[in-house]
Amino acid sequence: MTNSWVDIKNADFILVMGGNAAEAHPVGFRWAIEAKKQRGAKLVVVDPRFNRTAAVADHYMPIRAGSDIVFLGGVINWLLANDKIQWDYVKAYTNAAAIVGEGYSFDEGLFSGYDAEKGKYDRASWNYELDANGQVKTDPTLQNPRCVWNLMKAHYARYTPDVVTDLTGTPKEDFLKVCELLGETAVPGKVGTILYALGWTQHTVGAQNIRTMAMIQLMLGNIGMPGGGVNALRGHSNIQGLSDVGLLSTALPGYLTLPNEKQHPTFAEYIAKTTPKALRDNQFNYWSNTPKFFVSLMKWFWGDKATKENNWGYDWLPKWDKLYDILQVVEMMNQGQVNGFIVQGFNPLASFPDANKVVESFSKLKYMVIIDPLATETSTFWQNQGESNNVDPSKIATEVFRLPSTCFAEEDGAIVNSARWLQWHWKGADAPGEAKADQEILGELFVALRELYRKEGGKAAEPILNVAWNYRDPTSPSAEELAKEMNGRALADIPDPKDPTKFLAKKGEQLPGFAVLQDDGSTSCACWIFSGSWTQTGNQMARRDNTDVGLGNTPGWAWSWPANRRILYNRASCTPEGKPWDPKRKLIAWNGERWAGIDVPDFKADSAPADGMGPFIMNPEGIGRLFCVDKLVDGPFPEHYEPMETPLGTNPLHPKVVNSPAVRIFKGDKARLGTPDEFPFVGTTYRLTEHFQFWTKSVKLNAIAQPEQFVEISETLAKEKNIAQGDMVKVSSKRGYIKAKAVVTKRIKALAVNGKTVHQIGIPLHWGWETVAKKGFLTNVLPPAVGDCNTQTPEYKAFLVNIQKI
Ligand SMILES: Nc1nc2c(c(=O)[nH]1)N[C@H]1C(S)=C(S)[C@@H](COP(=O)(O)OP(=O)(O)OC[C@H]3O[C@@H](n4cnc5c(=O)[nH]c(N)nc54)[C@H](O)[C@@H]3O)O[C@H]1N2
Ligand SMILES: Nc1nc2c(c(=O)[nH]1)N[C@H]1C(S)=C(S)[C@@H](COP(=O)(O)OP(=O)(O)OC[C@H]3O[C@@H](n4cnc5c(=O)[nH]c(N)nc54)[C@H](O)[C@@H]3O)O[C@H]1N2
Ligand SMILES: [Mo]
Repeated sequence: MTNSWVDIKNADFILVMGGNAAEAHPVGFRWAIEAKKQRGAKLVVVDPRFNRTAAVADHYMPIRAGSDIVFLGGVINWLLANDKIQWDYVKAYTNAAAIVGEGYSFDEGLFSGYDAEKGKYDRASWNYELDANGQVKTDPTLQNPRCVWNLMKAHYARYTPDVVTDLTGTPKEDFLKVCELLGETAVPGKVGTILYALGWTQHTVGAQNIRTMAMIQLMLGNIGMPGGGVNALRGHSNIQGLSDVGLLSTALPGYLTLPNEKQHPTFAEYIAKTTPKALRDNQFNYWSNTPKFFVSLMKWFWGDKATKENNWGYDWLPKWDKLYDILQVVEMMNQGQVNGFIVQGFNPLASFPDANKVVESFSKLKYMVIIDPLATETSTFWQNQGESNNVDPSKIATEVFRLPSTCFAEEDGAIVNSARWLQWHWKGADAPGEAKADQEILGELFVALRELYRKEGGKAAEPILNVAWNYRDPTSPSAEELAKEMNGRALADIPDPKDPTKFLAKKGEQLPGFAVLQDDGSTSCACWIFSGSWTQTGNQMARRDNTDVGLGNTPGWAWSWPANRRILYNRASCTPEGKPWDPKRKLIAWNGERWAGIDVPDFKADSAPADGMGPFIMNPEGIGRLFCVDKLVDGPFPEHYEPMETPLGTNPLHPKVVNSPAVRIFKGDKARLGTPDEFPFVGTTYRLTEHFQFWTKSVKLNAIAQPEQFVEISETLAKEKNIAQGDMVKVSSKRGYIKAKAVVTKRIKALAVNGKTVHQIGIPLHWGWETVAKKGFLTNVLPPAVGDCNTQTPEYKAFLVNIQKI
């Protein structure tokens, strides 16, 4: 989230699209209700199903799963046509005026630079025109045909209200209603927010769905504003923390890049390529601090062994050759290239797409280690469950080890919520039986492995032998010890550059924040964005002062990264002159000497408005991107591409390019894609409040509340297929089938799309065989193994199925 849960109450307009907040975030969703109650905010839901959020919305409208970019591109076109733009904001804070290089083009569904053989874009032409000093050329009058604003206008001119209705199935008057409500927030005194989650991410165009909305929020001047922003409502209780500490195959903690084998063979090349240069005069460009964050991280990994002479141990870091996302890893298992698989707090058989392929792939492993408090389908993937897992155990040689772990309530620690708050929690009970905390399991494994390397040597032993592992009990690092390392500490006295008689931190002290980090090895910090969370004054995450200092902001409650800042980009809540756009939403302001207010300024605190520095300090140009230079793999402007399995079989916007041309799909998975003649209906999967993923089916109360697997279909489809309420049905895709009870409902409607009737089938995801509820099928035998071009998040939300009564 750019903003916070409580801040949702400051919105005048709330769009829930690509998520079902009332169902999946029932506690945080109260703030949307507060906005309605306290200020009469309007709540709109755009979803394939009339869901529980829709039930309390002012307006609901259906949409065909996988067509959101058409809808949102149509909103952009409408805002432009109706001049609903916050012009002062757009001119000052976005790249509308920037001039794009001559090489950029878009034609019949393809951007410039496409290599059809590789299925990839060369992104060189998606860039600004720079002047002789390497600064972005602009046309503040917005007349130049190659400025971002005019290119954007031309790009979305195709997305007329008629095209929107025709491709999304959303009635035109409903679509226009959303345009009007969003358009009303283009003035400084009105702000709208967007709440989304998987309905947007789980598509081959997932990242671009979100970008389209970010563009709209920039055009409306809603970013940085209380009650505004782009708000990703996250999943597992600590999934935000997982991204923050870099648990992705090409990431390091704090959103630093793991070095790439080809691009970053040396430390010097890594630093040069990952430290951007400012693209505008006098720009702050926060990532210019990359060397400080990186060297401090290396000091955490290798302590005294990381020296200037050995480039802080750079050669010991693994270098990535390709993404090791879940789809890649399963494919490699399937090809027989993986021996062992360690599964910690994860039930991949239930949660990955194309479960039948996953079972086949797991069967080729030599061993699997499961660290989990419960028995999961993954741990018993080799058992025959009749139709729902029809395997022959005598043919599976994979050895499975199960290490029982504790559960969150049985340990201390911090969890990062969607709003970037690190909230400390305390153990409620001891774990039963032989269960151990995750740190203890990993600590014991590490110490034993290091001992083996010490005795026997082995390939690349140095990185393991040199790891700094200075815990009171090396076989069980405590949550406190780890949290302090995340914050970081001084390894030498850090003098204050402004006053040499003073120190920013003394040797051995916890650091006050990331501004103190150094690139000379005198600081150690495991995750720079968490620096400030456990300072000399103690554990900031454990604070519980809920004093409201205005607008619902409680800076004394827990700790929010970065720097306890609650609303990101909050400099943009003020005019270029430093006054709040909306006096009723005063968060920070320029007081003549510095930026101050009820939130921590997201800006250089002493940079006067006259300096003209841009508010988006994480971009080297300092302004928000309507045109996204060379970052995303599938285009600088979002464009509509059909899901990999499309019910239309074509893309009416550009029939030559139906699906996203930048998608990565493995050969075997391509052969497992279905077509609408055989699988005419759109399947979409989702969650229910009564269950959490695949584990609460082991809990009696949840099992009582939602005891049995079902699918939802419209009354029209039910009639067509002669299915009655409560009948058992078989839902199949090219990859497999499930059997479940039919819920026939008015909440799903047939849609008219491109001259066809499109039926959608709703499929909750929570079932399996390790359960105290009624045994069920794994929903994930249905979706295909193909992911978003940028993130590889699987396309769980739009794929083709058929249905029949059994
Ligand atoms: N009770 C409970 N709460 C949970 C979870 C749980 O399992 N149980 N899981 C947690 C996790 S890990 C996560 S990630 C979050 C997920 O939170 P959400 O994303 O809100 O949950 P989903 O139910 O997967 O999907 C949300 C909605 O997206 C809609 N949708 C599907 N396709 C499209 C589309 O193409 N366009 C649009 N506009 N909408 C579409 C679905 O109909 C559904 O209503 O929830 C978290 N909260
Ligand atoms: N079709 C379809 N598939 C989906 C989705 C979808 O919308 N549709 N959503 C996707 C999303 S967003 C997500 S997040 C995934 C979820 O996929 P998973 O993360 O695989 O699912 P969970 O059932 O939440 O598995 C978490 C496991 O962690 C265990 N656990 C709990 N606490 C602890 C602990 O402290 N330590 C350890 N070691 N284990 C613990 C639980 O017992 C449980 O078995 O599913 C994905 N799959
Ligand atoms: Mo999730």
